[in-house]
Amino acid sequence: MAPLSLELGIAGSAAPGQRVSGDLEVVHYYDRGGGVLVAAIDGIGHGEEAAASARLAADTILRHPQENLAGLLMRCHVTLRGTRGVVLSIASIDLRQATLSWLGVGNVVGVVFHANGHATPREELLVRPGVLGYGDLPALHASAIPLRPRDTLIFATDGINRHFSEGLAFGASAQPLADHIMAHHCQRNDDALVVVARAS
Ligand SMILES: [Mn+2]
Repeated sequence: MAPLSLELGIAGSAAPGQRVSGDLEVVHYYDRGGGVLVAAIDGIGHGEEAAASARLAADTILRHPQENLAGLLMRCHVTLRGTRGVVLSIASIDLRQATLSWLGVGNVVGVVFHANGHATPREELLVRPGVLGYGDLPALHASAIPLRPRDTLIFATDGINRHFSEGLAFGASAQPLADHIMAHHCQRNDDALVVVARAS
């Protein structure tokens, strides 16, 4: 089987009155293109302070792309001590093996929509409670699912209404899909971020 490739769509907006968003996406290919990390990070609070926390988490992830996801989130937890912390959900996609493993701490929604013919058309990431950088974390274990051509991964921070996926039309490609979700489901009271990754 040929390796998967990913088509990406990203849409974001800062909370009203804020110059910068505290939400930040990560898309990072590693292992000579054999793997890709996709994450949505929500820095606690707003503005520059939240953006700085989110950047710190992103930098930590980018420095250790091949580490297992639980270890990666523990690194973020340690690095972010002393900040107000972040919540995030992250997926590591093995494009050659066609598998996706994912893990989330906090409330960033993660959903995979399988293309037609799959027994479970929609799988939601079971996020763990907590804040990276603050307090204690529960035990973290990534879970893995197969990824096939036309399957679509979506991460959305809590600036997006969590029912965003109801009635979503998957005919659109990744960027129009991200734009559609932002246009129709942004709560407009918080930073908002949607990351769409569609396999082909
Ligand atoms: Mn938020």
